[in-house]
Amino acid sequence: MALRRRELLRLGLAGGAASLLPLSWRALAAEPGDAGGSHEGSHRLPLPEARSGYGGTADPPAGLGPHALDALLRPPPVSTEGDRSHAIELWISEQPVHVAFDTTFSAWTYNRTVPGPVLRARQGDALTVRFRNLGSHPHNVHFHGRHDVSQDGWQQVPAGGEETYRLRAEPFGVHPYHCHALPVSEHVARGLYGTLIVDPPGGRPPAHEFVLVLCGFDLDGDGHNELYAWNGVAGFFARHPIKVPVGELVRLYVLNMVANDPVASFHLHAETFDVYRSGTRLTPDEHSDVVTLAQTERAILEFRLPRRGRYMFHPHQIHMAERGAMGWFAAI
Ligand SMILES: [Cu+2]
Repeated sequence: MALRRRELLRLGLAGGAASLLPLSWRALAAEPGDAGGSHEGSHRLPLPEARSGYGGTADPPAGLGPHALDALLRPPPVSTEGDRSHAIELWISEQPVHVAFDTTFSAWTYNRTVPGPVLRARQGDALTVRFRNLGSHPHNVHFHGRHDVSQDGWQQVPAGGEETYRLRAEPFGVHPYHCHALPVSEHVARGLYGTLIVDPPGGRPPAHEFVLVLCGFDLDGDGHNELYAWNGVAGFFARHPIKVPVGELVRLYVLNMVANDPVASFHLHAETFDVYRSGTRLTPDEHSDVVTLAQTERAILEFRLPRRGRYMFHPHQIHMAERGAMGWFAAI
């Protein structure tokens, strides 16, 4: 939607959009004060009341247990020697998804989740991606990384259509895939993206591995995100900390797939980490406690938590943290 929220308010149309929002986020969307909106380009809705001692405002949907996001959080195992080809099924489902307590989002998904499934291969493996568009709009799937340009995936696949992409997994690293149908901004904002991990020859050292994809959700269609989430569910890792053993190597595959915001980041409290930008080299690019990522930028982060305790993580674009992207590691 091209109109900004303030313009909708002027036109008296905002009530209609706001009425589509679930109760917990309706109050803030209907707020006419439009705090922070005095500067073009920095439009921010007022925050709902903080619901936790550290300032988070979003709870996950009721009934989601601590393992509900395991399929997106824990990458598939490193593929074993032998078969160097992978048959991958990706299909479109246009459907509501639960992104926070009492809050649904009209998503377009790969395989019913936002983000889509985590794929994994070794460098040089052959990927045969069967893509089926079961939605009502044109879609496709485009992989980042290196591949035959004829398999680049930007061509639209009509509703009901099917396409097969043949790629080699390279270079090693962590790469996003996403829909590239027009307008790409909407197809990404609706949730059509996911992660491809490509392991280097010989693999990486053993570690406790996790994938964290930062998502943004424009709940009222005004071109601004009202909610943010790691792996698609706001407040999930605040409610369910990621447990890791004290002193053991932790490896994160972190991707920024947020549309509508120019930049995001990952920040860890109380410990620092090695940063491998895009994961395409085996020596760290930097050592820090924050890594900044523009849209589709990604990094592999490695650290050990030296003593028991809860270590907070969040984007250091604080509005994202306050609106759902807070989380914890629990070193036990
Ligand atoms: Cu699409």
